[in-house]
Amino acid sequence: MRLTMDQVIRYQTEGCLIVDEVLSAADLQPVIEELNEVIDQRARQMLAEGRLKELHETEPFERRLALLQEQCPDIGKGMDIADYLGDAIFALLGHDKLLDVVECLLGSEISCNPIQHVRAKLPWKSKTGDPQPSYFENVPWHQDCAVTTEDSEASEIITFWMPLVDARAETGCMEIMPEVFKRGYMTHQASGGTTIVPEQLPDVQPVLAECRKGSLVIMNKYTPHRGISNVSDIIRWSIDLRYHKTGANSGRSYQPSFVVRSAKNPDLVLRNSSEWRKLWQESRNAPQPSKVHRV
Ligand SMILES: O=C(O)CCC(=O)C(=O)O
Repeated sequence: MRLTMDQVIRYQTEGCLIVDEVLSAADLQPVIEELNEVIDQRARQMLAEGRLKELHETEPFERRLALLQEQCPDIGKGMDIADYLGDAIFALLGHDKLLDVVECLLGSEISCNPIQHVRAKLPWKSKTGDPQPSYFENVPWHQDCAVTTEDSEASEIITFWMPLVDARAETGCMEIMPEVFKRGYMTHQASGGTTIVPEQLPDVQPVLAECRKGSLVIMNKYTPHRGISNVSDIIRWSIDLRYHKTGANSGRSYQPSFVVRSAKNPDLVLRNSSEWRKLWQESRNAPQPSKVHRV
């Protein structure tokens, strides 16, 4: 799918765009199956260690992790893309249907940015008095450039947020402030999760970014957004990826970026998931910077 000129202009003037039906259920199924496998392996290990009593094997993707986490709060920790580095998620990072959309915004020399997450936003049982969800689950108002280093100020870094279930207000979709990106970077604070300092939070009516599974929410790095509470009884699974022009600073130079599309030199495209895992391994073994991003 290519974006229409009207969509490109809307993205450029509003700093955000929702594109429906980019990926089909079949495109996303390998990613879901891979996550099911990761969860299953963890559950079996924790059962063997006596930390879990019930495997909830027959529960669907939208519910199983929540039920397991009720027994063992640790089970969902360390389950991000860079932790499990699976073949199916690697294939998604370079999926042609995504890159065709990226190309409409960045041109044909594209790299995958290392800031990439899979998120399981669990149902928030506020009615039963459970504590607030973590900041990773209920991300507060921020601009994505706040989690990059200053050396990427001139880089165009585009966020692709995509739900693995329908994202509704009830399931905890994103809220976005359109057009606010024109004000540039706002000061952020680290306390309470990386978030815009209260005195700079714009007085703008946010837009609810409701969309169905397979859709894309596209934002630029200065667009303020947040995730709202999941008050449904299913998990709001989502993936957020970022892309930049090859050669631009990624904002995470100590982590691996890699070429996903190149018209000039297609041989540069990384197609081998083992190589990708090796890049992450090498970056973990290298000396880590004292400051990982600007906040
Ligand atoms: O998934 C969410 O609720 C928030 C994601 C987010 O803030 C991001 O992708 O930058």
